[in-house]
Formats: sequence, C-alpha cells, structure tokens
Amino acid sequence: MANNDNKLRCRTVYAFAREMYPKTVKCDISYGTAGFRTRATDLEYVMYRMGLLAVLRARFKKAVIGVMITASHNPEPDNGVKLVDPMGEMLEQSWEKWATKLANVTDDKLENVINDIIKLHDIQNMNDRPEIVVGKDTRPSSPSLSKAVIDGILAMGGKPIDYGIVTTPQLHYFVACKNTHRAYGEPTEEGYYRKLTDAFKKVRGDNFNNGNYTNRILYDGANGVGAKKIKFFKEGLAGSLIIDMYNDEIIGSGKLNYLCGADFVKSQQKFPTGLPQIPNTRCCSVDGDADRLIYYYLDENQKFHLLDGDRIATLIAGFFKEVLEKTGIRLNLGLVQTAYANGASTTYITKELKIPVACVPTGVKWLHHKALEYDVGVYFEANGHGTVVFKNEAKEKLRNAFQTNNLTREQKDATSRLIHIIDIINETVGDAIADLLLVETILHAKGWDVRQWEETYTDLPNRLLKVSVQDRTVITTTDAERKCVTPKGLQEEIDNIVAKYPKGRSFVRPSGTEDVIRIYAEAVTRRECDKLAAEVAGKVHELAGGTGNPPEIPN
Ligand code: 16G
Ligand code: MG
Repeated sequence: MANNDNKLRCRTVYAFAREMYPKTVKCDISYGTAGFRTRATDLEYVMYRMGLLAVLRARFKKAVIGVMITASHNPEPDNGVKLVDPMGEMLEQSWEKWATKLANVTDDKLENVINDIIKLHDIQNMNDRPEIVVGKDTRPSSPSLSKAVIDGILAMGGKPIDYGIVTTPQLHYFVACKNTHRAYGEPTEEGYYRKLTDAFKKVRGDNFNNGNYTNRILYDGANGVGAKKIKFFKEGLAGSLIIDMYNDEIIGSGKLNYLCGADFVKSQQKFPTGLPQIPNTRCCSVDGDADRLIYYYLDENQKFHLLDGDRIATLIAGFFKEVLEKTGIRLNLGLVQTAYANGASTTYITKELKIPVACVPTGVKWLHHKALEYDVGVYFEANGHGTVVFKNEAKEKLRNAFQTNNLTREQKDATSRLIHIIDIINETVGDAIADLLLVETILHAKGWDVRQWEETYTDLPNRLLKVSVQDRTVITTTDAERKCVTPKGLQEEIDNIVAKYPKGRSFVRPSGTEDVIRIYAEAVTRRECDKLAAEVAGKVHELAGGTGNPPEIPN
C-alpha cells in the first residue's frame, strides 16, 4: 500500500488472503449485471476481496457502502455478491472493472491492485474506519461467505455492520438510510417494516375491500428470504391485507426457487408448485432475494394467466398519471422498459395512457439511471424487477403544495395520497414486497379484481429460449439490445425470419449471468411465436457456435 502507515494493514490483508482465503480458482470471473455469481464453492476468496473493495469504495465516497450475498433466483448451490453504492444504487460502472480485477488477480499481486485503486482514486483517508453494511440470503453457503466478506472488511480496517439474513432491497434501504442520516428512514429491519406498513395502512383507510377488490392474496415465498420476511409484514399490516403464505421451507431444504418463485413462474409461464389452485384468485411470487414480483391466476378452466413486470409497470404508471392530474401539480412522468417488454404493453402505454416510454439494456442499473431523468420515473423489467423513483425536487413540490392553502379539496386529497404512497415504495431498487403493497394499493383504489387488471390490454404470445455456446461474447448488440452487431450476418438472418411473422419481433443477447445466449420472440399467435423463437434459436446455434442441440420449445 501507498505509505508506511499502511504497511501493517497490508500485512494483515495479505496474511488473511494467503492463510484463509487463497485464490483457488484459475479461470477468471467477471462482475456482471448483478455482481459476481457462480457456484458457492468457488466464491470464498472473491467474497474476501469484495470486503476489501467495499472499504476502499467507502473511503473514496466517504460514505457507507453495502455488500449483499445472494444468487437471487439461481439454484440453491449457487451464490453471489454485489456492492451497493451510497444512495442504495448498484455499484458505479467504472468500479465494476476494479471488482473484476481484484477478484481475478493472484494472491501475490493482490497488494498491487489495491495500491492501483488507492493511487488512481487518490484515496487519502486510509485510516478512516467506514461502516460497511452486510446482508445475506437464506442459502446454506451464505454464512461462511458472509464471514469471508467480513474478514475482508476487517483486514482493510473497515467496520462491518452485519444485518444477517435480509432481502436484497432491505439491504439497499439500510445503506440509503445510513447515508441520508435517517432522512430516508430508520436503518433497521423494524424501521423498514414500519415505514412501509404504516404508509400502506394510511392510504388504505378503514375500508379494506372496495368494489371487486378483496384484500386476500396467495403468496409464494420461493422457499427463501421473501418467505421469512413476509411474516413481519403480516403483523404490521394488521389485517388490512391478508397474505396467505406458501413455499416457506426452511433453510437448506434444497427447495429455494425450485419449481416456484418469480423466475420460474415468468420463464416457464406456469403455476408454481406449493400453492392451492383456487380459480380466479390473485396469486403472486417473489424470487430468492425478494427483489422481483410476478402476479398470476388460474381461471375456472384451470388456464394460467400471467401478470408480469410489464403489467405491474402499466398499472403503476397509469395510476400515477391519474393521481398526478388530480393534484394539479405539474410533474413529468415516464416509464422505462427493456426490449423484453411485451410489445402490447408498450403500445398500450404510449397510445392509450399517453405516457412516454424509454427502452434501455437489461439490468437494473440502466433502468434506474434512466428513470431518474423524469420527475416521477417508473421502471420495470418484464421479469418483475422494478420500482418508482422521484426527484427530490418533485417530492418537495408535492410537500410544499400540500402546505399551501391554494389547493381544492380534491387536489389536496390527491396530493396527500401521493405523499403517503411515496413511503410505500422502496426507491433504492426493485423491492418485491414494497411493490406488492403498491400494486394492492392501486387495485384497491380502482376496485379491480385480477381479471379487470388483465383486461387493460392483451399480451402478445411470447417465448424465451436459451442457446448454450462456447463463448457468449461472440454476440454483441446495440440499440438497447434490440439489434445484434456480431457475429456478422446474424441480424440480417433474424430480420428475414421475423419478416415472415405478422407483428413478429425477436432479438438475441448474451446473458449477463449465465454462459448462454438468450432469445426472445413474440408474434400474434402462440404457434407462430414458438416457431419464430425456434427458428431464431436455430440460427443463433448455427452462427454463434452453439454447443449440444438447439433448444426445444417446452410444452
Ligand atoms: C440480473 C439483473 C436483472 C436482469 C437479469 C438478466 C440486477 C440487479 N439484476 O438478475 O435486472 O434482468 O440479470 O439476466 O441488475 P441475464 O443477463 O442472464 O438475462
Ligand atoms: Mg433477485
């Protein structure tokens, strides 16, 4: 490290690395869309090093930084880690490459990379002891990996604050609370539950039901942290919303995300196991770290109906537009989607709701960043990850307007409602449980049952497939991933295939979390959509070096 004062620390960092967390894996890993993610058995040294990096980042930003240990919707034997920046955002992109460098360097070069980071960022305050907030999901591997992170923090001279098992969005919230000196909320689990449930109860009032809306929901906890934490919400909600919880198996049952959870329901377009099949009943699933939410129901003929992130986004954006108009306060509202958004949802938002829509590449950091450009920015991925963000000036405008006496009764009611609704939302990142409370608030306000919600527009049939390839980087894309640049000729082939299908749309992109190429297709009928997906997948397999057989359409 840079100077003599740091010699001792340097020795500690190095001794720990060599004795306890030697780099055991030869091949490189990279900090992807959601941090590092791989088999848990390969991650101890990476965790230790991310503990080191978190302290450097905290000293550089002079703020509290978060570290979350989770592999989200991945199978139970996987795990992962991501860093959370001061306002609860994802790690700034320019530091991702440092994370990758630090994770892949050999033990004897660790010190050099640390010195490079310090020098390049001119980090002077190496004796500061910044707080690093650490959280983990329910995976059996999480406790030992968390210990590795904490040892990294200690070795680098930081102060670990261990929140134990929490959802990813809870951890983002704690970081934001600490860095805003509690303006965002109390940095405790208790404070988090209270903030959300108090706001929910205030907006809901004494009439728990309204019109066709009934206040009961079936909830799939994916056998993960979302199941563990919903119990506290149930208490706080005190009957205003009745949540019947399923898929609540204990840690280490091997059932985390297995045949259940938001990712399973969305990608398989199937009802999960573990929930009773009650016709026309609103059901929802969260994923393994509770940052994604998906709704669905079975009709009287047992037909499955999915209400995914696009539906949630349109519901929320439409509602905010209505309420904002009622307040009489001028704030601009926009919606951010990715190429995975169903074409029908985009048409509905732009043509009927008349709300501007932006399209960005996959990954929360892109969506979040873009949404911040609006006074009120709603962002959602079709997979159910999303939230609403408000500019500080927008919040102030609402609060100031409420204080004045210039508003009509209706304007005042709408403004007060909006102010409370902001507190139901976790603005730091998509939060399955906060989103659930928001969706339930809107359905209640509208007096809608799940079918009325679904009637707003009709989804185009769509299909997701994946092709395993030797090297996923052979595919590169542009235009928010809607066009591929390499391998040469592939985009023309896709265009030719798509042209054969009315309202057909298809794009391909390398996954940021798995060694596969993802294929998306939509068309007017299920048959055409499946054919389109299979044809494009075949072409990708041929031109991008697919391994094994091209994928088949699941039943
Ligand atoms: C990660 C992203 C999620 C994205 C998904 C795509 C975050 C926090 N999470 O889970 O937003 O939809 O990756 O996965 O950014 P893929 O690249 O494998 O398709
Ligand atoms: Mg997740």
